[in-house]
Amino acid sequence: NLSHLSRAHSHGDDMPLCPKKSPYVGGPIHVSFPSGLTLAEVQRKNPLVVRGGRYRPPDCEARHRTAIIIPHRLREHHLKFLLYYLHPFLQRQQLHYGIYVIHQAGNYTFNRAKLMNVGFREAMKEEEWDCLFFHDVDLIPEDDRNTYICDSNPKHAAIAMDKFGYKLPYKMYFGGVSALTPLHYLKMNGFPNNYWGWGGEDDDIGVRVSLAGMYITRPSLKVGRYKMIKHKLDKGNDINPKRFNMLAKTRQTWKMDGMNTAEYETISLQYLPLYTNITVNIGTED
Ligand code: UDH
Ligand code: NGS
Repeated sequence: NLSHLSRAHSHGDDMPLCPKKSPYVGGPIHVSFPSGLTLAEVQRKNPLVVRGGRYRPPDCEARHRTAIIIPHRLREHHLKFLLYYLHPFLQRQQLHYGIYVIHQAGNYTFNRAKLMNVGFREAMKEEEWDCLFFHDVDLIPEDDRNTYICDSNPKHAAIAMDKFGYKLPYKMYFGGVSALTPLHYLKMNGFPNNYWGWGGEDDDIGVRVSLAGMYITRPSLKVGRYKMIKHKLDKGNDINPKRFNMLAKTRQTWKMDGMNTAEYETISLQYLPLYTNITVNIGTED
């Protein structure tokens, strides 16, 4: 008998739909990195976030269900700040959301795009997300109006990053933060699995969008602003010398390499208070 549950938390059919425009959304966000911030503090500030980093608006039925997919290894200090900003930001947008951190096990060369494929498959097993945000751990959105929902076509959200002077570095840039529906994702056979190390995988993904007959949408430069937490190239993520050769072949390879061939082994699945942590063995380059 669930009658003891309050109406506000039962998520029954009786809740009104959330308004099209959330009354809690403001404008620019001032982003700074408070020293001494802890995850316990982030948890305390987000009492309505439940196990696994999930949230639903308490008093209305969300119009959108967004999963955030974060590729990760050894960036806990960045993750803390991202969670600190992202949770309240997504709540102000009245989204039903979940945050997934896809953690690459071992010390072998990092593979950002393959981790995204893992994130897509694992997140879709759990809930019917209608939009996936593929999100670098070091990018903090700086404007509330950058809505974390999908468009009719794949969206590149990180259009204006501080490190590029709040401009696109080049027209086809698709790095940092992007948003695709499950349909978009499957139509382009997901992301490539064979970009080991730094660079090029985001360009490959951008090319896949057009090879699959879609195009890139973007928010305005005013709204798609991000602050990057400064850092150097990580250990275990050396620049990939093969990236240009691989990029030249995307047209021949995209249907044979992607979501349909993503193999990995899940080592652990933890529902932590602020996010779902999925640790995977994604293998090595063959
Ligand atoms: N990531 C990790 N751990 C790593 C490597 C990458 O978590 O060891 C994730 C993280 O989400 C990061 C994303 O992958 O935000 C992209 O990697 P990156 O931040 O290293 O790439 P970015 O291009 O910065 O943002 C690289 C800085 C130096 C580039 C110099 C090459 N000219
Ligand atoms: C391009 C890379 C992208 C990268 C972008 C920005 O040259 O992967 O620079 O890099 N493409 C290739 O190497 C083929 S950044 O300034 O963030 O270091 O995202």
